[in-house]
Amino acid sequence: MTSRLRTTPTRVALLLGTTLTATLAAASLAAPAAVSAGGHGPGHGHGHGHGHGHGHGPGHGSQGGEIRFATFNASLNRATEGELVSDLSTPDDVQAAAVAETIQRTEPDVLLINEFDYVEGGRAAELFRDNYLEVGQHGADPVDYPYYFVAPANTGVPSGFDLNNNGVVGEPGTQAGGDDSLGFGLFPGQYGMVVYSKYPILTRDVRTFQHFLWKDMPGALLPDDPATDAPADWYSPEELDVLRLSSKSHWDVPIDVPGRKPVHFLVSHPTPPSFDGAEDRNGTRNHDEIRFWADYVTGGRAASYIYDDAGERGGLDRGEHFVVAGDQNADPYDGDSVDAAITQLIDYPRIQDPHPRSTGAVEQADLQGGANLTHSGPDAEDTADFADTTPGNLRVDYVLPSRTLKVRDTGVFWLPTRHPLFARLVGVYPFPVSDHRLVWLDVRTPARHRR
Ligand SMILES: [Ca+2]
Ligand SMILES: [Ca+2]
Ligand SMILES: [Ca+2]
Ligand SMILES: [Ca+2]
Repeated sequence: MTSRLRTTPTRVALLLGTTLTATLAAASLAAPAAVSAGGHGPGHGHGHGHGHGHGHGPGHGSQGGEIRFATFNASLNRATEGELVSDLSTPDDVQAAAVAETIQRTEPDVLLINEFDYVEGGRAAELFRDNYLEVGQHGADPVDYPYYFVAPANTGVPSGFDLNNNGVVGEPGTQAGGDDSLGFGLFPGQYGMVVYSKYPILTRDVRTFQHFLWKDMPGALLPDDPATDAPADWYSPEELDVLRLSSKSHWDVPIDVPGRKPVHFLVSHPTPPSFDGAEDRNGTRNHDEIRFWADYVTGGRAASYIYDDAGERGGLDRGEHFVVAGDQNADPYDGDSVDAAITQLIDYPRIQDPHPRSTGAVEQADLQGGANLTHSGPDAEDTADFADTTPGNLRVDYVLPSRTLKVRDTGVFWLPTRHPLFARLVGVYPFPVSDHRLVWLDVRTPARHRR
């Protein structure tokens, strides 16, 4: 149990939560229209057109169509429903301020935040924007995101079944209930996500895949109960009829880049491949959650099995620009993930792996030792500071562009200890902000009509 807690410090807090105020409504019963429309009415989604004031136009070198994409698992999840809204309702939450400062120091144009509790109507997303991102933190310039997108997640939505096969259907709001939910969580939407953008989001073209069933993926790695002879039988047919592939959600969020073709921001947060048994139900699910995007960007017949929450089928058309982003919970070399889980993306011919690095990751691997000393992957590419007993520091956070985009620069916001911002924005366990580091990528989009 100790190592389990130390492996993912972000889960420590939730074990302390005791109250349950969640209902099924927020995450499981939202109609597809509401999923993309949220509190702003159909067709407008959560695109939000306020605020132009800080002199930060979109684009780093906007003449060249250069855009900075980023992903950040910011640990902006809380132990109970409503706690995040409470924390973000004042400008006084030290951790949220440090998340905001990290974003202000790196200034992405388009940003995915993982582990941001879903709140209906985008309330938490707006509070974080208004009370933190648009307020300069410790001398950093404010950052202005006129557009954002949020939608429900599968986390904390009771399945009604004993998914972890411990003999009981866990009570919602408890660890056991979390394990029997459609994705691990103590209330619906815990550990959700949000996309912020300086560019307009083509809300009507957003596709969400919250409801896609795992069994509907051809060749799915459905886990096997090793105690029985039957193959792939960890889940009963009745369970497979409700079990969704995505542990949170998968979203295709098209970004409208002026004068250019849209860039599809493909975001998700596959389950950690741990917290399970010999059947490896989380490892196999992690693998298939990652595989989803490989099939999606292949398009054509490879993606014909895919259906979104509005019932539309298929993947991306060939030649579309895209950036796959998120905490994929899989390292190419080390850790617990199913072999080759992440290579489905980083070795895929239509995707580039720009290998973002940092000096801080190298320094911490040396200082922390332990499992880091036996890793075969390069320390410089680590993005998360996990327990040094196991699994050690890993590369799990990715921003991967399509071959159609030109990579200009990339990096991981993992400062070295000598840096004046280290203690406030990076630190070591217990972390002041998150156990993950922000990963950023600058790409250039080709002009629309160039031949
Ligand atoms: Ca159970
Ligand atoms: Ca079996
Ligand atoms: Ca560590
Ligand atoms: Ca490592």
